[in-house]
Amino acid sequence: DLPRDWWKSVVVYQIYPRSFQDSDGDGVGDLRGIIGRLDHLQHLGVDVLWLSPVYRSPMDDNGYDISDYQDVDPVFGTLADLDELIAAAHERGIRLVMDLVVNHTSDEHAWFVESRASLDSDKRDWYLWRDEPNNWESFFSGSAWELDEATGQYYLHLFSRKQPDLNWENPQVRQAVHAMMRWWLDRGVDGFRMDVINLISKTPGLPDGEQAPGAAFGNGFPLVACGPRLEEFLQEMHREVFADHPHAYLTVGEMPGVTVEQARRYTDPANGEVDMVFQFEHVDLDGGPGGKFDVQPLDMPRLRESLMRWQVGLAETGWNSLYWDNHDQPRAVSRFGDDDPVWRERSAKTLATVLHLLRGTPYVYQGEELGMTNSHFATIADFRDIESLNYFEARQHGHADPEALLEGLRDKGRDNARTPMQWDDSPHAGFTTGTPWIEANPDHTEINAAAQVEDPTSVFTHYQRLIALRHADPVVAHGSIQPLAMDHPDLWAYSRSYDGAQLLVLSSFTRAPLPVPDELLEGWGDAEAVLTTSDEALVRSPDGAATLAGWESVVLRRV
Ligand code: TEU
Repeated sequence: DLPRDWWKSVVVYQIYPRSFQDSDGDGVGDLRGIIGRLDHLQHLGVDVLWLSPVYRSPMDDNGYDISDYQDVDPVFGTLADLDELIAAAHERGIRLVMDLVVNHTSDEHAWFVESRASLDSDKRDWYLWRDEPNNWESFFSGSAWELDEATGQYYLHLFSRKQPDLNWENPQVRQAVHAMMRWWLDRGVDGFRMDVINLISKTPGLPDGEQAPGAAFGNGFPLVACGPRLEEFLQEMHREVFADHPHAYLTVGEMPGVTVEQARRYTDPANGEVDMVFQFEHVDLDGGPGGKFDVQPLDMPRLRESLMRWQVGLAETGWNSLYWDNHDQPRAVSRFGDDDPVWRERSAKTLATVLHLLRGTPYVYQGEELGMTNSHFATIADFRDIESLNYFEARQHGHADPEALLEGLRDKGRDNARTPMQWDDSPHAGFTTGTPWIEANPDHTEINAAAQVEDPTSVFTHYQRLIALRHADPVVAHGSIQPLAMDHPDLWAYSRSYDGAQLLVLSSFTRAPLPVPDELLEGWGDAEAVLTTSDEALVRSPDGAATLAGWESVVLRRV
């Protein structure tokens, strides 16, 4: 039997099924495709798979708009395929976590169809209907309210108009969600990643948000994020779904805007809410006054300051999840590393090293283990994502410069993460024999799994080693953390301690050779290098001075 906190020593791998592997040539990835690639995941060594949504969906937001929570969309396969995937993963000792999208449903979900049918529908109150909209803006541009012509009322949709928000104040809604979750646990899934779960408790009355003079919309975010009943709803869910379930499970709540203090409460085991949260601070740092696509330069010290504050804040109570990217974020190596061909592999390995040796549960997003990069989307026609398309459309109407808009979308657009997984150098990167729903990144001829899995110097092999180290050395999963040299402009350093053993992590975030300050290496003279990004990562001169090569990392161990 697994300890209750089994998820502290695991690495989770996120699959975006649409872009992972197509098995039937329709250009869209599917469940049988994933089954066929389990060898890759087992070889990498990951413990848990998180599947982005595969439920029945009109695909307005690639499956985050669900029309049936208890069925698989035909584009991905069948429930039987999913059962087979769960069994095949379990046979290899890999667990499977589903995406749980219950802040909203699709407008084609039976609940919403019934809710919108009439003002006195039994399910009218399952969603948020008002005679007049407030001033909130949707995350996907435009008003967060849509008029239903037939009944003359507006419904709230924080995301697309095809994603109406559920009314969590209604206990029937909560019970229906709990029943659905139990159904999945009974089917054999090992937990849930909970989509925007901190948006389920809205401020009663749904008042207007603060609106700057001249702005088209008010800011509704503070009125929906981490609202008054969030913890009550999470605790109830925990009691109703998980508490008595014999199954070992993992829960991670996706929570934009969550603070360290809030996260500590939500992940305190004593509160019975969630095991960990996805916080957004480090992925919001490069946004500007104009929002996420108003991209600002970001230096390493700000990134480090943020992540290390989360490390310290959740050191005693609570637990961190650790991620550089996912299906909503640009590729880590292009954003936080250096994707110039000379530095790409080294910086991808260094980013991986820094993240995987922090205290918390690391998440690897498909292709990250190969050092996959952002794509180059030439025109708006190359984009597929509703967030990018709506953003461009809305601002074009406001006569913004289209080239400037495209620049922001190229840097931050979610499609960067959604181009096909790069399996080999063949057409469409081995993802499909048909026409892919989104073009593969042309760099797949260089960057692909086939070229990396057996290469001892590859990014893939480095990820393998990091994952193996977490499994082998309890310091990685359970050690305390000590931030070091926090004022250094280019060196990210920290140590970890557990049961008399210590690790020292030294990572360079610059191209130029980097002298390591002497005091950092005091007492580490004969320490063993348990991991390096290459054989030349750290050069020690006879007098004890040490230099890190550009973008390289070293991990030392002493007892
Ligand atoms: O994302 C929620 C979220 O807040 C953002 O990351 C979102 O992707 C957007 O970029 C805001 O600017 C979750 C899912 O991960 C995302 O794919 C969905 O589109 C969204 O919820 C709605 O379900």
